[in-house]
Amino acid sequence: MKAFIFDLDGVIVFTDKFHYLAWKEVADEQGLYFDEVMNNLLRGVSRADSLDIILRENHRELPQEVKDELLVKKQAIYRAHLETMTRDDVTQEVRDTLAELRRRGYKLSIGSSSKNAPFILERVELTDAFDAVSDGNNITRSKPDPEVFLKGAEFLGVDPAECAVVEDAYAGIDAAKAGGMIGIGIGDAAGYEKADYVIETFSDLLKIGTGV
Ligand code: B16
Ligand code: MG
Repeated sequence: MKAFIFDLDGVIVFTDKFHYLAWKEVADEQGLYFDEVMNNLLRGVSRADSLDIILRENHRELPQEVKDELLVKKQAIYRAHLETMTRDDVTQEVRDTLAELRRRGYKLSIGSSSKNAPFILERVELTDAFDAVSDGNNITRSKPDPEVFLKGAEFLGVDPAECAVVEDAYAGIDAAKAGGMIGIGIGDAAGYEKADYVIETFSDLLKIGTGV
């Protein structure tokens, strides 16, 4: 294994609460039902696909122009929440583990569906911790398609078979496996049988491959 590719939301930072607040506001305005359980279905899914899931769950259809407006509104609300993030929104455990993996010679990339990934990394002062960022801005297909991770491997110049993906979403583990990569589940995805490894806490990554 030569590289790690990290999902962002749910692995490095916890922006799902902001996604929830933004979608909730948009859904309430439209008279659509939305709760924390439905928010879970949106993990790792692109913004446009997330709206389609909310509409599907509500058995509602909307014209594309209205959907486009709702996507702009959701992004504005979400972005305002992201503005409040600081360095303290990333734990010391995450910072130390990333630094140690780098010290051990691994290449590190982000592999996130989010178009806001560069902004989030900037807010939490973590941009320099990674050798590459593959995100929602450089892909056309959302997880479980492996595109975002394959691009990450390409940016790092590492063969996909030598990359491990760290993911909190089932769709993310499926994407890693579809790309021929090792899938490491954390959080929600720690309960997913398709994950090659599961970790309880981020620093457990330092034990993988050491036989501990
Ligand atoms: P944006 P990840 C994903 O991030 C989120 O889990 C998902 O809920 C969100 O819809 C998606 O990013 C797109 O985000 O609206 O910022 O482009 O888990 O892939 O890092
Ligand atoms: Mg995630």
